[in-house]
Amino acid sequence: MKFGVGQPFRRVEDQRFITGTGRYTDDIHHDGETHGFVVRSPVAHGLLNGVDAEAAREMPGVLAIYTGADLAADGIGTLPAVIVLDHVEGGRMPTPPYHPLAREKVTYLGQPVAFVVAETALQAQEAAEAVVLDIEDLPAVVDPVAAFAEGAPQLHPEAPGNLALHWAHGDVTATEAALAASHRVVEIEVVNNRIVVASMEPRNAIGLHDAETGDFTLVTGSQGSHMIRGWLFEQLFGEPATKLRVITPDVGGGFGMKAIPYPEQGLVLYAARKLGRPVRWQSSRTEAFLSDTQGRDNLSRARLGLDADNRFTALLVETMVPCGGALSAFGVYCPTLSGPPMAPGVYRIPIVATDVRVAFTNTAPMDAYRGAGRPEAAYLIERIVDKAARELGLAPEALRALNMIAPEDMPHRTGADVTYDSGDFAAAMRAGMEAADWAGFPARRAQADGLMRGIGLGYYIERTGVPGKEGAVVEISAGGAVTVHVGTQSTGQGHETTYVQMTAEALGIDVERITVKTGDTDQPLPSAGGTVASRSMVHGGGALRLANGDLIGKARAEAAKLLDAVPDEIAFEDGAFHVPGSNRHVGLLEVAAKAGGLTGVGDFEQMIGTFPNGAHICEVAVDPETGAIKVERYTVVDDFGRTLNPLVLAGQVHGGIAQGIGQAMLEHVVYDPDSGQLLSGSFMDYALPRAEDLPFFEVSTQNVPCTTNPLGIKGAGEAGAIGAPPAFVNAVIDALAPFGITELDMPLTPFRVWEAIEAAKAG
Ligand code: SMO
Repeated sequence: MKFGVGQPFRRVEDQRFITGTGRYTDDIHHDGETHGFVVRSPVAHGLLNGVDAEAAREMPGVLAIYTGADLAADGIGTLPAVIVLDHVEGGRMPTPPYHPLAREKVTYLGQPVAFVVAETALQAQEAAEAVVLDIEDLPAVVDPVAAFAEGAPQLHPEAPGNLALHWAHGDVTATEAALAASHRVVEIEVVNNRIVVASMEPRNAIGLHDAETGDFTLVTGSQGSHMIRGWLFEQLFGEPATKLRVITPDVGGGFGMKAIPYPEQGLVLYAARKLGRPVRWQSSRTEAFLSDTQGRDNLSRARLGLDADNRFTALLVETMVPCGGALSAFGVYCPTLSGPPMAPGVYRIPIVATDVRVAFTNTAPMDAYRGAGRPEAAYLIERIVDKAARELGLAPEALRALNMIAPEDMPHRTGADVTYDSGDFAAAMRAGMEAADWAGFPARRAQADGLMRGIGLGYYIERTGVPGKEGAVVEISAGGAVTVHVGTQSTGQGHETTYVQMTAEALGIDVERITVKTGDTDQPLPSAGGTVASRSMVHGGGALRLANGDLIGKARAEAAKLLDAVPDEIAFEDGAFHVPGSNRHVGLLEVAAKAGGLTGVGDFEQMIGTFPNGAHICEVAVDPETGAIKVERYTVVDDFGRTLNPLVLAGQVHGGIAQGIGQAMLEHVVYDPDSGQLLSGSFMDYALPRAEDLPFFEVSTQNVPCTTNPLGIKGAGEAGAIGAPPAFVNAVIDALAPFGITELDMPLTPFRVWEAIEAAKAG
C-alpha cells in the first residue's frame, strides 16, 4: 500500500502548521476572558514577610490579586510529588509542600508569589509591577556541593542538610569490592551540564469554571491532557479529577518539561472559580527561563574495573544532583529510576551500582528533559569507555566491540538488572563506522589547515515506554469518515501522520478520510496516559493496533450478514471483505454505512520497556587558536526495531541531535553561586544551536525487531539527544589528545576549549 507502514509519507499536520493555521492554547479565546500575570520572587532564597498589593489593586483593569494566604484560606493544596522514594538508609524522602503561591518562604528565583488578574494582559503586568514584596534575603545555594557543605543555608526544615534523597541502585559495597579486585580501574569525573528546554511555544494555561455544575476546564499546552488532570487536580482542589476537563490543542514542544503540572495551571483554575470568568496566562520567554523545569545537572564520578584481558568487571557511579527549590512531580525520577538502571550501556559488566544524592538548591525545580536520566547514563558510560581505551592504548571501537553484549546473549539481563530483549550492537557500530567512513578519517585529519581534527563514537542504548497503559478508539461514521482517538499527545513529533498511516494500512482506507483526535479528557478512551519516555508509538501504537483489529472484527460480523456467510469464512483485504472462492464482496465503508457506523476499541498495556540503541559518530575540527569547534560530519545508525515512517523518524533523530549537540557545545544554565540570580536568563546569554552550527546529518537504521512489543517498535523520540553528547565530546577529546587533554566538561564553548588548550600548553 502506497501510504502504509514503512513509507516516507509526508506529515499531514504540516499543512496546518506551515500555513499558520495551527491552533495553540494562546489562539483560543473565550467570552469575558481575563488575563493573569504571575508576580515572581526576585530573590533565590528569602523569608516572605508580606505581600503588599493595596496600591496595585487600585490600578486600572485589575480584578483581583491573590497571594499564598488567599489560597490557604480557600483550602488550596499543593502540587504533587509523583515520584517519592525511600532513602537507602531507610525512611521516606521528605516532600516539603509545594504551594502554587509561596507562603512564608521563597526557595528559588522566579517562584510564584502572587497572581494578578486584570481585564488585559498589560494591565495585569503593570499591576504586578506595583505589588510590593517584603522579603528578607537569605543566603542561597545553587549546587549540590554547596548545599551539602557544613553550615550551608537550609532550604526546608523537612530536609536536614538539604538532603532530598539518598538512593542507591545495585549493591554499592559489593561493587566497591569488585573494583578493588579488578586488574585495572579507570576513573572519570563528569559534569552533565544544566540546560533549559526552550520549547518554541512557552507554557500557558486557560482556566474556566462553571458555577452551576462546579466543573472546571483547563486548556493548556501539555504532553497529555489525562496526565495533567491526574496529577494536577485532586491534591490542589480536594475534588475528584472528574470535576476537571483538560484540553490540550496543538503544542509547540514539550520535551518532558510539559509532562508535569505547574503552579500556573492551578492558579488560572482557582482564579476562574473566584471571579466567575475565564482566566488566561501565557508565559513570556523570560518566565520560561526562570520557571520551566530544567534538566540534567549531574555531577558524577565513575569507576570502571577491567580484567587483564580488558574485559569490564564492575562499574560504580556516584552522583550528586540538585532538585531545585521545590520538588517537581518527577523531580527525582531522572537520576534514580530512569538513569542508573541504564548505567552499563551496551556492555557486559557483571556488577553495576549507582549511588545518588539529591540536594535541595535555590534554583528552578528539576525534571525530565528529552531522555530524562538516560542521556546522563549514556554520556557517563560512553565517556569512561573512551577514556579507558585511551589509557589502554586501544582503539575505542575495539574496546567497545570486546565488551558489547552479543545478539546471541539476548535476552540479556545486565549488571544493572535490566533485561534487554534484542539488538546487535556490534553490527550497528560497524555499520555506523562504515557510513561515517571511519577508515578514511586519518586522511581527513592529515589536512594541513591548522585545525585539529577528531572523531568520536557514542553508542547509546535507552529504555523507552516505561510500564503503562494506553487506549485507542477508531470510529467509522455511516458517511465514511474515520476518526482515531488516542491519548498520547504530539508536541510536534508527527503523531497525526503515523497514526493515520497505521490506520490506513490496517483498514485499507485512504489517508484523506482519517482524522486523529487527541488532547481532551472527554475523549471516549478506555485508558489514556500521554507522551513521555518515547512511548507514543510503543503504547499508543499498540492500542491503535488493537482498536483497528477490534473494528475489523465487528465489521466482519456485519459483513457476514451482508454476504450471507459465516464470519470465520470471509477474508479482509485492501479495505474489503470477500468470500474466498466466490465474487461476493463488500467494502468496509459500505459495511459501516449499512451498520450506521462502527467503533473499534483498543486498550494496550506494556510492562516491559523497549531498548532503542545505535551508533552516533561525530567528526570535529577544533581551531587551537580560538577554541572554536566545527562539526564537520555527523552519522547515525539506529536500531529502532521497526520503522513506521522513515521521514518522521529522521525528523525525530535530527531534532534530538541538535538538542544533544546544543547541550554539549553551547547550552548552559548559570546561576550566580552567591546570590542565586540567573545569569543565563535570555537567548543573549543562553546559546541554542543555530543552523550554521550543525552539519547535514547522515541518519539511517539497522533495525532488529523488538520482541516484547507486538509492533516490533522501539521508541525513537529521545534517542538523538542521548547519543549526541558523548559522540561530540569524544570527538573533541580525540582532537585535543595531542595536548594530553583527557577530560573536558560540557558545554565545550570556545572559551572553555581555549582555556584547556592554554592550560595544557603551560602545564
Ligand atoms: S523527557 Mo520525556 O517527556 O520522558
